[in-house]
Amino acid sequence: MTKIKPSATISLVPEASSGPFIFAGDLQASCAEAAGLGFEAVEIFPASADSLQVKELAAVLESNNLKLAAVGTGAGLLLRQLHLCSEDPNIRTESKRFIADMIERASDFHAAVIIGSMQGRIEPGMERATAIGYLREALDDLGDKAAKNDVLLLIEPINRYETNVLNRLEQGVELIQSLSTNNVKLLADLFHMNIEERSICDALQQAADYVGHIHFVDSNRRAAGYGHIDFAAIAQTLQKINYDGYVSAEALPHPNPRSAAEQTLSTFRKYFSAS
Ligand code: LER
Ligand code: MN
Repeated sequence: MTKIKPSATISLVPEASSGPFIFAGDLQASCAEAAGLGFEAVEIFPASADSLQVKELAAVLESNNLKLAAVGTGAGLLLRQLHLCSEDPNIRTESKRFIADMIERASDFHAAVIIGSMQGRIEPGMERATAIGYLREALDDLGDKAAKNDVLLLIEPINRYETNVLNRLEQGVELIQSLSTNNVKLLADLFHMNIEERSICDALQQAADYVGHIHFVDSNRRAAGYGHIDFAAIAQTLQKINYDGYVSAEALPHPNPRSAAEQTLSTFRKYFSAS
C-alpha cells in the first residue's frame, strides 16, 4: 500500500479571499488548526516569495509537526497580471523571475512549486504553438532551477473557463514529454478534471508516471464529499498507480473552514486511511 498524505491549503493573500482555500489569513492559527485536525502538511498560497518569511514558517511548521507540501504561484497573475504565455517578453521574464524566487524559498522546505494560473492564456492572435513554445522554454529553465534547489516543479491543467493553454492531463503529459528537464510533473486537480476529463480515473491512470500532486476537492469545488466525485474510485486508482504524494484540499471554505477541513479528512479517512 502506498502512503498518501492529506494536506490543507492556506491563503496568505487577502485579494484571494473568494478563492478555493480551506484556511486564510493567519498562518499560525491555520497551521495549528490543520495539525490539530490531523493534516500532515499544508500548501501555502503567498503573495510573493518575499512575503514568505522562511524562519517564521519553519518554526510554525516544526511546532505543529507539519510539512510544507507545496507553494502556489498564482498571486503573480492575481496581483501583478504576470503569466508565462504573454506576448510581452518583459512580462514573460518577470513571470519566470516570480516563479524562480518562489523555487528558492520552497527549497528550504523541499516543497513543490505549482504553476497553475501562471501558465496564462493564449492571447487573441497568438498561435497555440507559440504559446506552448513559451511555456516549454519556461518549464525547461524553471524545472532545472527547481532540480538544483531540490524541489519539484508542477504544471496544473485548469478548466476552460480559466485558461485555454492546458485543460486536460494528456495535454500536460505531451508538454512534459517534450521538455529536456525531467523535473516537471503534473498537478491533477479533481475539480478541473471533473469539468474537462471524460473519466477522471482513466485520465489519472493514463498519466500515472507524471502525477506529482493532487488537488483533493469535489465536483463543485467544495470539500471532498460535498459534491458528486466518486472518491472510492479515486482512492482505488491512486493506489493502483502507486501514487504516494499529497492529496491537498484546495477547496472552498464552505460552510466554514473548520467544517470543510473536517469533511476533507472524513472523506480521506473513509477511502484512503488504509493507505
Ligand atoms: C490553482 O491550483 C487552481 O486550481 C486554479 O483554478 C486557480 O485559479
Ligand atoms: Mn488547483
